[in-house]
Amino acid sequence: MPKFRKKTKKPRRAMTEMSTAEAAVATLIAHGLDTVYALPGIHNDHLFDAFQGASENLRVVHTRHEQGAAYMALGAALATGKPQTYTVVPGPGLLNSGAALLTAYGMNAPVLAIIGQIPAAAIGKGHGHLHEIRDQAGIVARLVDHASFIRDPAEASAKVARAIQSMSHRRPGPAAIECPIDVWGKRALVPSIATPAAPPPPKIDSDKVRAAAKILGKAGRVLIVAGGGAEDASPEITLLSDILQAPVLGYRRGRGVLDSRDPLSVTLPLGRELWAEADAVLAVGTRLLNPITQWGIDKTLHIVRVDADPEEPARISKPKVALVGDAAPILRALIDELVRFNIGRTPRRDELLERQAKLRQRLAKLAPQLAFLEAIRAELPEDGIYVDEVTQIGFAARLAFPVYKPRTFLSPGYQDNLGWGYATALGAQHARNDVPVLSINGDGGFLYTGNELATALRHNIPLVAIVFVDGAFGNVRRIQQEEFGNRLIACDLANPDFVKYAESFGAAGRRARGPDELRVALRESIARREPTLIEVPVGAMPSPWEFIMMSRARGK
Ligand SMILES: Cc1ncc(C[n+]2csc(CCOP(=O)(O)OP(=O)(O)O)c2C)c(N)n1
Ligand SMILES: [Mg+2]
Repeated sequence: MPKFRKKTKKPRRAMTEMSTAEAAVATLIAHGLDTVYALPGIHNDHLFDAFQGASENLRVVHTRHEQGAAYMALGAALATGKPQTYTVVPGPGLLNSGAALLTAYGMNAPVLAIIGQIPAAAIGKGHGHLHEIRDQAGIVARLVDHASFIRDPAEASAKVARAIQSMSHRRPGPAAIECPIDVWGKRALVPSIATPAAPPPPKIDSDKVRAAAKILGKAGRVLIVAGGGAEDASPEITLLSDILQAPVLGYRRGRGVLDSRDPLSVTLPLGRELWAEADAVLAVGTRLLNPITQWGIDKTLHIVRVDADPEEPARISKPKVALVGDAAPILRALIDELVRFNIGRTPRRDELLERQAKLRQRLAKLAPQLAFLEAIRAELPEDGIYVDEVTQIGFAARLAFPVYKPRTFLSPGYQDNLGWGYATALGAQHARNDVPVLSINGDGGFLYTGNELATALRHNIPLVAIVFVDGAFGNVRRIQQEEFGNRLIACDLANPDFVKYAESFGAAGRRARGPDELRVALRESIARREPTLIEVPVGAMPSPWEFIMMSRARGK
């Protein structure tokens, strides 16, 4: 007998006439994005026209170089933890933004790059169209995990929505969309605008959680290592640290996950000592590259890893247990399980207080850097955001600057790319107008994006930047002095007068000689809330490297 099939009518979806650009912009807004960091050009004219039409809901912050736009989006993403976007023309525009996109990838930051393209029919033909670059899609695909290409208005909304969702799905990270010059303006009936999809409920493997709890519950000396993936699990890690009396190591993005005022919050030098003594490690949202490869592992060190990316935990060395997913719900399940172990740990507060004091004595070698950092910490409010650079003050800050909360210490991750600082801080300050942001720079790094002072003025972004001026790529210079018999090359710099430089843009320019003057300048500048540059003349500074690149502590 033939089966009776009920005819089900597909619900008709409302169709509206829109351009590709309008559908893309409406989708950005529907997903809560309210700013586009941008540098325009003919390939994206229709896109900018759609921005113009949506200006009540979406601000365009235009910069003076594409790296500025991309770093601003990165800074905004890091400071808020929310998706951000930037847009550039193809070819040179894309490449100019490349270092920032690479850094976003390294830092798992949700930054959406919207990139123009040459006419659709000409792609791959090598005719030499304006801004043409061979295999742009291939280049983009190597910079992000999710890349797509919009061919017509009907698919624009779904593709933009998928790109945004991809940035927070599983391991977060940047995404990219290309759209050709002759597609942005195309009009057609398009399906309704895609809205945010609810995130899938966390899947927690309770057997693995139990196995992890067993390891950590039985261990005598646990060390927690927090990376960028732990930023949203600060309460859970704080509680776990207390239950297990486990110190928490943070270096760059993990700083502040456990408040630095807690003596169990440690940075690299103490972290290495504790790694050497630990019988178990709980590593949350970190690659764990340096501890495993520099400090070493052996059979007596039992490692439990929590990571959003299923491939990450075993990349260098297989852990005892890998828990895959968002850190916070997994750690809550782990806490519930650990309670059963009825752990009564000897409090380690006094021990760690003593060890921190000893470390401070050792770090006194970095006195010039530490005096400046003390001045900065004294004036930067608790919620204020410190944006790091690859500079002497920056290296010392990673070791010794007290950080009270996640997302208040932005440091460039494993790319450690000189020059990211000023524009990234500008994006952070733009997105977090409610708190002061400080950009810390060397004279070498600052001039990579110092031109964005013009953006600070144009968009009224009250960022305060400090530039430590030693007239050199100081780090390079010291290495040449100490390790290459003072054979100096390519390290001395001709500098502008930074105060006049800032003033020429219309920003406030100040000079502070020494930490005391810096404190006063910072207090006044933070209170005034206007684009400011504080130049701090300095001499050569002592090397921090013995506290960062450390020798093996266990294993072969
Ligand atoms: C993109 C990039 N290029 C080059 C380097 C190598 N590098 C590391 S530190 C440094 C010098 C930094 O000079 P400056 O900003 O003045 O800071 P200082 O060391 O003088 O405090 C250089 C060139 C880098 N880390 N990133
Ligand atoms: Mg310098």
